[in-house]
Amino acid sequence: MPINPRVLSGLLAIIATAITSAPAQSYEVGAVTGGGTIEGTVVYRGDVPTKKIIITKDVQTCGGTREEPLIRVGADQAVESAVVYLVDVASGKAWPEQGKTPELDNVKCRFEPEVQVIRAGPLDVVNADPVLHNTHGYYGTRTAFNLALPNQDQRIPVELKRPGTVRVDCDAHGWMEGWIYVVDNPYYAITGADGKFTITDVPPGTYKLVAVQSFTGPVEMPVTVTGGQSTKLDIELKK
Ligand SMILES: [Cu+2]
Repeated sequence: MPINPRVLSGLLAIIATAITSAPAQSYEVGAVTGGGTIEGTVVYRGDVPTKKIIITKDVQTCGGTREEPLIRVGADQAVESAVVYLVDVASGKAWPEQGKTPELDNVKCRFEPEVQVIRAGPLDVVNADPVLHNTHGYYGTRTAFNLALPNQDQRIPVELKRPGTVRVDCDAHGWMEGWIYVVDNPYYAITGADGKFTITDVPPGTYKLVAVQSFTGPVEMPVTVTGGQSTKLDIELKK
């Protein structure tokens, strides 16, 4: 029996929607007894390129032209603001207490924080500056939110329901860039200036761990956690 092409394309559209909008495996909070810890350091040993930021407008707020590194590397090649997280975790510890909705602020024409990890859900986009920002977030090439913030202290709530990486830029200031890692479980960390991270109360088992920084991109590795012990990882990011 021939299939009506319009019916077929309709069916394919339904299937495609079902695939792309399927929720990630939902994480269940439960008591973790005899959990382990994953800790380590993220390093990068390659060249550190810089980008020249040419301020073309709003100089009073945005400051002057400058060079900025594409990756922040400190003593002993430690990488600052690398994100480390576990994927496909079925259950485990509670989410950290969230005093208020996480924020992405525009401060002196930079995103503050520049890199953050949030639980899938609400985010407030804020403008601390007395100039227009147009804050535009993307999952890949698809717009996640696109907000004009003409007024100082403006605040607009958005929802980032889907786990994934959201790159943020500003349609008014082309040099602005920020990163939001939306996660579906609380097993994540972000490195400080010493490159170190710690992920606690991990139920014993083997997991896939991802470490990522915007310039190098991600690395993935298996990690096995034993109850009551600390698993040490030295993670090298490579371009
Ligand atoms: Cu801007």
